Parts: sequence; C-alpha cells; structure tokens
Amino acid sequence: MGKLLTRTQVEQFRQTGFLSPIDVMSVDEADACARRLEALEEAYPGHLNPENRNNPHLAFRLFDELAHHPRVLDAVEDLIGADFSLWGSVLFAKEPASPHYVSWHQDATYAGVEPHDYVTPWIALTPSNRESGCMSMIPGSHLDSIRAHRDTFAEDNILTRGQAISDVDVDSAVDLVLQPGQMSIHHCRVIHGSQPNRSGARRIGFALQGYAPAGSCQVLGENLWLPVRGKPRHPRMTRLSRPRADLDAAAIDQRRRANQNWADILYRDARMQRAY
Ligand SMILES: O=C(O)CCC(=O)C(=O)O
Repeated sequence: MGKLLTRTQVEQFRQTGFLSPIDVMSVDEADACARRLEALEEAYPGHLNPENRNNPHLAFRLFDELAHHPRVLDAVEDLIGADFSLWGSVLFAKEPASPHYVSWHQDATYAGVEPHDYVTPWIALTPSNRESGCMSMIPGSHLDSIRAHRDTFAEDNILTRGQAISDVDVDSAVDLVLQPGQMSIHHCRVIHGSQPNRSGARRIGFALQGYAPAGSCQVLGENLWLPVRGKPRHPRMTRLSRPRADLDAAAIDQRRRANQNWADILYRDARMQRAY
C-alpha cells in the first residue's frame, strides 16, 4: 500500500502513462485558490500573465503551497519514490471562449531532464472538461521513444515552439475531465494535448513540470532544482529555495534565473523565440 495511491492506480500509471482524477482539495478550497490567483494577477500583472507563466512556485506563496500539497507529494512519492525535486511549473490559464490550444506533444522532448522518469501533476482550479479544453492523453504512448516534433510557432498554440507530433491515433485519446481541486498526473513521455476553451469561464490548471527522482540531471542547461522530499541529490545541483513572501527580492531573482535557464533550454536551436 502506498501513501495515497492504490497498487491498481500505480499499475494503471505504468501501463497508460497517466492517472486521473485524484482528489487534492475540496471545490471550495480550489475556488479560494482561484480567487487568490485573481488577486495576484490584479496586483502584479507583469509577474503573472500568459507571457510570464513559468515557475510561479518560485515567487508566489500560493503556487509554492500547491507545489508542496501533501496529497500531491504523496501521490508523486508512490510513483517515483521518496527522494525527489521539482524541476519547474507552468500556469496554464485559458480564457473564456478563446482560441488557444496545445498541440500533441511529449514534455520530455525539449526539457533536457534525464532519465525520462519524471512526472507532472496538473491541478485544476476551475472545471476542466471537453468544453473548457481539458487535456487529452494517448494511453501507452510513454512506452515508445520520443516522436518527431515539428515546430509550428502557430499563433494560438500555447506551447513554447508550437511543437506538434503528426499522425497521432486520436481515436484512442482519453479526455481527463477534472473538477476544481482534482489533479491528473502524467508521465513526461506520454503524448498529450488540449483543445480551445469554448466555455464561458476560465480554465485554470497549474502544472508541476515535473517532479524528478534523485539522480535525475538537466543535461542541456543549469541544474536548478527545488528539493521537495527526502534526499534528492542531482549531479551538479544548485538548490533553489521556497519563497518567504510573494515577490520578495530573492524570489524574483531566482524565478528570473530559472526562467532564463528554461528559455535557453527550450528554444535551443529554434528558428525563433517567444516571450515565454
Ligand atoms: O494545460 C494544458 O492544456 C496543457 C498542459 C500540458 O501540456 C502539460 O501540463 O504538460
């Protein structure tokens, strides 16, 4: 018996590359988080927007708390063991009736983290369903190697390079419908994507991308890791720290450093670069 997941759930993750839904908090608690986010967006628009969406857990208490939520960490521990760190995070907010989508991709393609055994919890703060553009996964695709991705830089594609895999077996896709306060967890190599938000409400998801077991290494850039549980040693590791207050000077500084490192890694050899 694991800390949170059953043996069946762990086995399901091994076979399909994802697990969903998992309860993290109540709908009311998720709603309170969404309200806190709105207040932060209003107070600090330059620090939280579609072009500054990466690694908010390094600078804001709200995202730091979500990144350390015991139920998130217990589920992660059941999948990758008791010693792990967080590589990064992304706030994926899709506005009501907006055209933005995420093409079919595998997270591990450009991330530079090796080996490919890290996992991404995605926490819904608002309803994530077919109408609002939930994530869809291709079961078992994590068992194959990395597929060819074509950089499209398509305007409405919210991935950094608009990278896309073609000839995906879309008929096998599974939609991950989540209530506010629930999460999914996906493997870094599973093929996934999401459609535009056609609903009248925001679809807000916070992706912890990802938790990696001790010994994992960033092979394309600086090894900036936030230790989370156990003894998460990584080769050439620089330890990041949790923010003491929203946007204190140290927090701003370490988020800026992590975001620059990400940009250098994710846009390596790309023909152009976007603001995020
Ligand atoms: O939020 C989305 O629609 C996509 C997120 C995603 O691709 C990810 O978390 O890996």
